[in-house]
Parts: sequence; C-alpha cells; structure tokens
Amino acid sequence: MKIIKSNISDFKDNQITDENIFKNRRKILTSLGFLGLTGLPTAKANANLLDWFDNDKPKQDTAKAKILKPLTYKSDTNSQLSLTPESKVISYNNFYEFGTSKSDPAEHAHKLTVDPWQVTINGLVNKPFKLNYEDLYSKFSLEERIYRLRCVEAWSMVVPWIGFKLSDLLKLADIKSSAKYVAFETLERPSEMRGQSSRFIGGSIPYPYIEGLRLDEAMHPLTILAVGLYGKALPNQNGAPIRLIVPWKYGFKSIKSITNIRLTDKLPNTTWNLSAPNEYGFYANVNPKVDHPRWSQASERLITSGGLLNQRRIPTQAFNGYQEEVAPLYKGMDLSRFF
Ligand SMILES: Nc1nc2c(c(=O)[nH]1)N[C@H]1C(S)=C(S)[C@@H](COP(=O)(O)O)O[C@H]1N2
Ligand SMILES: [Mo]
Repeated sequence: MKIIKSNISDFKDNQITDENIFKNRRKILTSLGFLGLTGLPTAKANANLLDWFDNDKPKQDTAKAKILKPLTYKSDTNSQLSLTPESKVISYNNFYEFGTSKSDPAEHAHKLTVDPWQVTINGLVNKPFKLNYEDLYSKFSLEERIYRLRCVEAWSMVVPWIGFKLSDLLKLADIKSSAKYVAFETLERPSEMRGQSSRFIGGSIPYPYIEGLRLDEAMHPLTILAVGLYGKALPNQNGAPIRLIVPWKYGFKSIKSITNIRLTDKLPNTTWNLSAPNEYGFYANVNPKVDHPRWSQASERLITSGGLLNQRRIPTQAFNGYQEEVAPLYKGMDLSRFF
C-alpha cells in the first residue's frame, strides 16, 4: 500500500460534492425515511493540507437531515471516542478504483452509478439470492455502530456507520455445512472507475478488488455491512451503496461497493495479499506487536476535529480495542505468523 506522505498535492482541488451526489443523496434520504429539507451541500474542501484539517464544519445537510433512530452498539473501548468530523471522513479516503491519492475518491467517485445495484449471494448455500438497491435499506434492521477504522497505513478515524449484521444476511442464504469462508467482490466497471481502466491511476493492483473472511469472523456480531454513515446513505467515496466493516482488522479488509458475496470451502484470495504477500496477510488483525515490514504498527495518527496541531498519535490497541470480543476466535494461533 502506498505510504502516506503529507503531501499538499494530495489534498488540493478536492471537490467533495456535486449535483449528482446531491441528487442521489436526496433519493436515498427519502428511502431511508429522512425528511431533511435541505439545500445543496456546496462546501468544497478545495484546500491545502492546513485548510483540510480545519474544515470540520458540518455540511448543511448534516445539520438538517432527520437522523435515523439506530440501535447504537455500546462498546467500552470505542464508545467514548469522539467522532472524526464528517467532512474528513468523506474527503480522506482509500478507494484505489478511483486513484491512489487520498483526495481522488471524493473527486472522482461521483461518476459511479449506485442505483440500480445488485449484490449476489451464492456459493455453498442452500438458498442463493440477490439484493437490489432498495433491499439494502429495507430488508434488514439498520443500526448505528461507532467504530474506529484503523488503516494499515497507521492512521485512524472514528466513524458512526449505519448498517446491519453480515450474519443477518448470511443466515438468509442457509449456509451449507461445507462452507468455511466468505469471499467478497467489488464492482468491476472500468467505464466509471478510472483506476480500473488505467494501471497507473489504479495503483497496479488487480481488479476487481476482492477480500475474504473466515466464516466465524463473518458471523461475528461486530461484523457489519454498512449502507450509511453520519445518519445518511454512504457517499460513493466511502463505498456506496454497501461495504463491509470489520472493526478489529486493518481497513483494507473492509471492502467497498460490494457486488458478490460467496460462501466457499477454500481460503479466498485477497487483493492486497496477492499484491504483496509479505506485507498484507489474510487475517490482518490490528496488532501493535506485529509491525509492517516498512513501518511500525505500535501507534497511529487519530484524525480528529480541529487543525493540524490537534491531531494526536495514540497507542494502537490489540484487535483495535476489541480483544475481549474477538481474541477467542484466534485461540492457539501464532498471530505473528498468521498476520
Ligand atoms: N474496493 C475497495 N475497497 C476498499 C479499498 C479500495 O481501494 N478498494 N481500500 C481499503 C482501505 S485500504 C481502507 S483504509 C478503507 C478506507 O475506507 P474509507 O475511505 O471509508 O475510510 O477502505 C478499504 N476498502
Ligand atoms: Mo487502509
């Protein structure tokens, strides 16, 4: 993965939103039951690095949108964390399908058509099925989950996701007893994803982006499929219309814009493991004791509100703070070998 350089060019001309996103948002807000009578969010984070860090003001639609009444998951570790401002969550992204710099997704992901959308659930299941766009917001009970997203590049953000348990979806498929893993695939649509039509723009990783979990990890109640954040449908740059969130693993496991979920009996290939197997393992559990070959994982840069000087380095926690909940899944495993 590209190492973060606090390069000012990474942040310039960062147009967060345009009319297309606005229109999609209106539609989704309506389908989620939001009744915000809001204006076009015109804010542009067209700034240099300093401005970017200062740009914490909530967007118009955030202030006025009716917030979904979610069932907030309470976690001792993460519930006290203050949220990363929405403006930062939606403008500092990794989504290589749109380019490798942090500002590329916010700048280019508006080209992605998310409605209509189809997610297929198949493989070792008795009842394969498909979800369409509307199902994503209506078929499962939506919850808000405040999780810290810890990127393998050693930065993190605290994000209020809206989604549902992956286990709720998998149960509907009636999983066969032979299934041991779940494989995920991102949309492949080079006409709308500039990184898929140019190896240079797309960071030379193979597409479609693929990820995988062991079945017990997939069924764990902390594992969700997110369809929103900050009380609204996911912005395209954050993986609209549906993406995985596995809070005890490095961010690259949390695959975006999913079109296929397949049950299998073989360990799935994963994009970053294929690209650099010595740097990115299948498990990718957050672990301050196992360094990346090129940098330390002992601490992380928490992206918070306020300016550049407010940004803090905090110690990284085992399993990103969810040790109690998930360590039993890895009992007896050497986690420096299965990294
Ligand atoms: N399809 C796809 N999913 C992806 C990525 C990507 O490049 N493509 N990047 C991953 C990485 S490295 C991180 S840190 C998170 C970032 O999520 P965010 O932009 O919503 O913070 O998405 C993950 N999911
Ligand atoms: Mo990441």
